[in-house]
Amino acid sequence: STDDPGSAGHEQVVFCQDRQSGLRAIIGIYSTALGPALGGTRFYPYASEAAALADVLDLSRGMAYKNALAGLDLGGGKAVIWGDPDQLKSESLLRAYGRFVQSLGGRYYTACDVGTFVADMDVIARETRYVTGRSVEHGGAGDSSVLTAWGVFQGMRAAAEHVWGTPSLRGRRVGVAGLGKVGRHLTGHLVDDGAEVVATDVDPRALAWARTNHPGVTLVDDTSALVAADIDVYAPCALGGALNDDTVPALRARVVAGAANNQLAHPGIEKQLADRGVLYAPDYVVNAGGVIQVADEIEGFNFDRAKLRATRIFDTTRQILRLADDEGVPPAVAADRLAERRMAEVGRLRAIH
Ligand code: NAI
Ligand code: K
Repeated sequence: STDDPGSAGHEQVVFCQDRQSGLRAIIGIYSTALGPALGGTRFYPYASEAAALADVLDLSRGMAYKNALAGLDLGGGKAVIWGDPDQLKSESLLRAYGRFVQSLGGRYYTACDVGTFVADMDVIARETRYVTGRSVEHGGAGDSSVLTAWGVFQGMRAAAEHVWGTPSLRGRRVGVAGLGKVGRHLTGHLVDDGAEVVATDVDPRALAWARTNHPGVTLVDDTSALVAADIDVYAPCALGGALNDDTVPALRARVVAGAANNQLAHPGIEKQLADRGVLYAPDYVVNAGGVIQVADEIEGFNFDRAKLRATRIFDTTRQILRLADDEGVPPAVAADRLAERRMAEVGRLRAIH
């Protein structure tokens, strides 16, 4: 395509169909400038094929940027399986999908996403080598929330350093919205570092977990109470769109750093955050620990090596926040620029385009 593989559009989009199993999938490869495209498979009941296509185009592009900033030798891709996983998911469907992944000859590696799980990757792996996020028993990295939380913690420390001069979160009040897989591990790291955690979740089991394991955590009723609480850092760890026209004006935190994907509800939100003096550590930068964990499987999973890579999210976040200051742009824009720079510079060397 062009000199800038980071922004030159998608390289390849593959429509897959297997009538017998009911498989309808789309694999989007945005870029292989840095290496094979890696990104999960989302299994979701899209309203239409157009909606599935729009999602896979958007998500595969996002993965290229995430993988570039995670320092991985991997490009960006993503896949969607269109349908209700509860109705459709079967061994034959997953294996049919695995054969399509295999047919791309390693241009695309898949992994888990919404609607797909470690056990599904094990099934897909019976048809293709190009799959990560398998179970530990099958040589996989297992649950990626472990290093996702570790990376979010590192990104938060870098943001804290940028605002307060020290990366330590000792004595800071950190609001964790969502005590799921990532939120729980993150809470552990924060408590270990001496932070005061304020948290919320819609699931009573998650609240019970907090009461049992971290009795020092303050629980509040809902996300709006958390946002309005006297917190220093806000960590969205539930669903997307956490930063919106309702939450941003109410937010009292100086720093936002959390695991949730697509935290910015719409583009103008970045400016609203900046105007309120809130430092936003871009979601796709700080939540890259999960992809770092599963990507490590390609080399034969080594937890310590993967953890070291996730620890570097501290340095990357610091670099992005400094670049944002230097160039007078929001951190999300600085992050995009850095990702595009790496895709263009290293992609040029690989001479793929
Ligand atoms: P999860 O499903 O285990 O946890 C989400 C938690 O949020 C659940 O406990 C749920 O009850 C809670 N929740 C849902 N709606 C809520 C609301 N309105 N208010 C408060 N709590 C609410 O998911 P997980 O794996 O912990 O992921 C959390 C976020 O991080 C998601 O946005 C995910 O896409 C993102 N992420 C996760 C990665 C991973 O490796 N698990 C990697 C990168 C991003
Ligand atoms: K591209």
